[in-house]
Amino acid sequence: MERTLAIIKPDAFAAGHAGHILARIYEEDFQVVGLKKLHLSEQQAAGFYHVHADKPFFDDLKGFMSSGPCIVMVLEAEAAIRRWRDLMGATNPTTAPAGTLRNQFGTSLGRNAVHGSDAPETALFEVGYFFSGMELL
Ligand code: RTP
Ligand code: MG
Repeated sequence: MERTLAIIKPDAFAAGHAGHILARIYEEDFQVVGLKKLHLSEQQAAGFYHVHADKPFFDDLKGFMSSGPCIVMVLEAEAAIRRWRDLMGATNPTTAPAGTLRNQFGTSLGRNAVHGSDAPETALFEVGYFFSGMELL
């Protein structure tokens, strides 16, 4: 079994899509082993996305991720990292395939509804960024 860090981003949460996204997560047989609602500070958002600190879109990204509440989750499944990214679809919602969460709920490259870890070492960092061991059941 593998774990990945998933986020229902502020755009999707504000638009009322959290329930629908959680339903998809359960339908696709992920176990939700951790879940919390957070409103990140700019600093917390910047720390989470630190690998993008030198990118031109970083200010927009940290501003957006701290613009309102989000839901952070740890999902567990066989090949959870790849399977969650497949369910999300491509980073840009306009190229995300039909049936993916970003196709359905994303509205632009910078407002793409959901996040998922991209590799095992990233998942380890991201899960630890938001959750302690005793919060993962
Ligand atoms: P995420 O980390 O949020 O799951 O997204 P991702 O792996 O699909 O994409 P990543 O390359 O990690 O980029 C993080 C977020 O930054 C925004 N972005 N903007 N303007 C741009 O060129 C650009 N590129 C990326 C996206 O919102 C992306 O989700
Ligand atoms: Mg990423």
